[in-house]
Amino acid sequence: MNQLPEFKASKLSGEAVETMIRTISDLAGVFEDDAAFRQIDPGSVVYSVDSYMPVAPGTEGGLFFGITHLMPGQVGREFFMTKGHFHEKRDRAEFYWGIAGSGLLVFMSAAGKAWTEEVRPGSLHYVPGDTAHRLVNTGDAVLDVGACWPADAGHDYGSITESGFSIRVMAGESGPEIVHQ
Ligand code: S6P
Ligand code: ZN
Repeated sequence: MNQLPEFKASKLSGEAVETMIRTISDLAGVFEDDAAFRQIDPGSVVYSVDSYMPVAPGTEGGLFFGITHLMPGQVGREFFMTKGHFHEKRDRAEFYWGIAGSGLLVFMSAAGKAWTEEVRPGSLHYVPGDTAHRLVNTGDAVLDVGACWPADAGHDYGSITESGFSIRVMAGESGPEIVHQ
């Protein structure tokens, strides 16, 4: 029998765990400052996601479990962040929880209304259905965040690629600033 995956000290390990890595070049068009974006080594890792998917993607009633490791950093004044997505099955919800580091979880409704919640070790976040979600690392250490989502949720990156989120999180004089688009 395969060894069961293990979740310990913000790391998910085991042979059934899949790792997805996103470098800065995978995030073209995501950040506002294009000149600053082009100065960063295209191979720089922005985040990785370790996932345990015990059932096939699309399985109704199944669940997936993942940990996102989002590096600290900025493109110009804008903090490193995930691409962000709606779920392909729009009504599918998700739980996030903060494990290490500090940041913001950005939510956006289908109508474009955006809001944030602070992510820190122990924080728990419910992402309702029909709501796009993106993590932003506002600290100077890796932001580790757990997630549990339905196996049939899928990812819709298209609408975000086209129109983005309606807020951006930038470094200001006295901490992170929310900038409305
Ligand atoms: C999956 C869940 C997370 C994200 C991860 C990376 O539904 O929300 O595991 O996939 O944080 O973000 P993104 O937007 O690149 O998929
Ligand atoms: Zn999701």
